[in-house]
Order: sequence, then structure tokens, then C-alpha cells
Amino acid sequence: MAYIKFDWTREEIHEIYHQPMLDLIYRAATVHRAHHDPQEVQVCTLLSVKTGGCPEDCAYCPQAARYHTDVKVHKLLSVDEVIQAAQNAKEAGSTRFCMGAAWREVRDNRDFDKVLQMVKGVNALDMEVCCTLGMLSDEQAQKLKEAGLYAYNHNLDTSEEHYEEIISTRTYDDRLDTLEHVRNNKLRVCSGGIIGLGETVQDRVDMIHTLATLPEHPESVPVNALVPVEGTPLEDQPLVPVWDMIRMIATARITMPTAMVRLSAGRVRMSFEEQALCFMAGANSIFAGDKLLTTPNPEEDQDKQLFQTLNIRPRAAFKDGDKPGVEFQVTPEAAKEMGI
Ligand code: SAM
Ligand code: DTB
Ligand code: SF4
Repeated sequence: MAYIKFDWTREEIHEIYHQPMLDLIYRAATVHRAHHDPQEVQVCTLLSVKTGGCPEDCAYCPQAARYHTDVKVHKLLSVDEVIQAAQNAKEAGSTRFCMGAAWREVRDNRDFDKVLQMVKGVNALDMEVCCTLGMLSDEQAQKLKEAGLYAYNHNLDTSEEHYEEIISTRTYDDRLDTLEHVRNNKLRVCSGGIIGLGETVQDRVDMIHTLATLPEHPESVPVNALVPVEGTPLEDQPLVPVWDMIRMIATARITMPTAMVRLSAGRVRMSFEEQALCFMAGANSIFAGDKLLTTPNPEEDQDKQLFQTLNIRPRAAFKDGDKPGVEFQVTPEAAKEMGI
């Protein structure tokens, strides 16, 4: 296994990001092949379990109550509805199910108890369960872990410097604290960001620097292109060029070689050729299903065709670890031999 570096400097990451495009893709593809099967892509499904009405002011987000968008507020879904959606996602080929809530933070109330039930139910379907519920305390992370959660998503979104231009209702340190609570409780960390928020290239480099110099790299790094939504302060942002997505993906791949790099929001605008370049540059995970949380995503048929065209196989669940809640797994034969 090749050496994994945690002491990246901003200058090193800057240099990687600015390499000639084809050198960058070649280097990222080489790192990718040393750590992952390039024919394998993880397929995740997102479900918004509580939509809209969020008190935060994230300038990109259609679910913030203070902006006037077309998103309809919906209270927390029932446990049954969520488990049915997870079952459907599994039948459509997803191995990870991620539940998102438009909350600033988790509160210790009946809704959180319901989410814990959802986690238990989805874990029982043998899917990797992920949640993205906003800020989280150490105790709440522990409860989620005990319920069978596999990973927690909490994005840095942008650099520390640019952060206050985008969000004023919480700090960068709040985000990092949540990541620490997630890590302390042995949950897998999913953390990345969005490009196209009006940030500079240095802000992109700085965000990757923060992620790549954490004590442990996140197991997943989602790279989102802003989906500009009418009614949000960023509605008129120019669309992110695919080349910028490729540079971000490749830089994440080179600096965090073992992470799953997820080609996230923005895929709906990309051709097969553009998505193929993202996979070549080291992306190995996508969100499937015709909706992300509130905005469109490619149709199931399109993705089937994409996988067929590129000869890509979906990655199996729990490839990098045991299913949560199971102390250890042995075959019946081995158990007999061990006398248990
Ligand atoms: N409320 C929780 C939080 O903010 O952590 C969880 C849900 S929030 C919608 C999850 C992530 O979605 C955000 O951190 C952001 O990275 C991404 N996101 C939201 N709106 C987006 C948009 N318009 N374009 C791209 N990504 C977006
Ligand atoms: C992530 O990085 N991207 C996903 C997931 N993690 C939660 C969310 C994208 C949301 C795009 C806007 C929407 O559909 O509301
Ligand atoms: Fe709320 Fe999350 Fe949207 Fe921010 S990104 S407004 S916290 S739902």
C-alpha cells in the first residue's frame, strides 16, 4: 500500500490543482488505480427525510426558510415511508442510503428518536446507512452509531476564509467540531464541499487542504457543483465549468488517495463523456435516483446506460468494514470449528 500523506502544504495542493489538465488527470488516475478498482463505482441514494423551513442562512440552499424558493416544507417522514424508500433504492442497485434533514443541528427529541429508528431499519436491509442532519454532539453521534449508522455527512462547503460570505449562522469551527464528534465515535466521515459559490481558486485549494490535513482523511469526499436555485442569494451564479469539477476531483483523489470521491450535485448537467472524465480523474461514487434532496439528478435509465457504456460495476456494500451492530462475522462452518 502506497504512503498516505497528512502533512500537505497549501503550496503543494496549489501546484497539484494547477498542473496541466492532462498531467493532472493522468496522475490522479494513477493514484486511483493504486488504491481502488477503477471499474467500480459506489451508488448512493439520497432522501430528504425533513424538507425546508431550515433556520440557517446558507446562501446556496433552497431549504433555508428565509429565502423564497419553490421548495415545499415537509415535516419528518414516517419510519415506514423511509424504509420503503430505502428498499426501493436497494432494488434499483444502491448500496448506500443517505438521509438528509433541513436542520441546523440535531436536538434530543422525538424526531431524533424517529431518525434512530430509521437508521436501525435501513441497516437491517444490509445497506450502508448515512445521515446528514446538521451539527451533532458527541452523545448524539454515539446514539447514531449504536443504532447502526455507517457514515455521517457534514460538508465544510468552502474554505474557512470564504465561509463567512456564505453562512453567518454558524462557524467553520462548529463544522470541524461536528466532524470530530463523528470521528470520535468511530463513524465514517463524509465531508466535502461545493464549487461555484463565488470562491477563488485559492479557496478551493484551502478547503482541500483542511480536509487532507485532518488527523484522518474522510472516508468520502463529495464534490458538488452549485445548483443555483431561484430565490437563493446565489441564484445568478454562473454555472461551474466541468473542467473545474475535474480539477477538484483530481486534487481530492491525489491528496486523499483512499477516500471515495463522490461526483455529487451538478451531474445532471453533464454528458456521459464529461462524467467519464470525472471517473478517470478519480471519482468513484455517485448519487443515483432522479432527485438529490430537492433538485433533479439523472434518471435511473440514463445511469444504467452510463454504467454499461463505461463497463462500470456498482461497488458492494460494506466493502471497507463490517456491517455496524455486528461484533464479528464468521461462516456457520467456522463458528462450529470455534465451538461458538
Ligand atoms: N442541514 C444539514 C447540513 O447543512 O449539514 C444537512 C443537509 S444540507 C442540504 C447538505 C449539503 O447539501 C450541504 O452541506 C451542501 O454541501 C449541499 N447543498 C445544499 N444545497 C446545495 C446546492 N444548491 N448546490 C449544491 N450543493 C448543495
Ligand atoms: C452532498 O455533498 N451533496 C448532497 C448530500 N451531500 C447531502 C446534497 C446535494 C444537495 C443539492 C441540492 C438539493 O437537491 O437540494
Ligand atoms: Fe439548512 Fe443544511 Fe440548507 Fe444550511 S444547507 S440551510 S443547514 S438545510
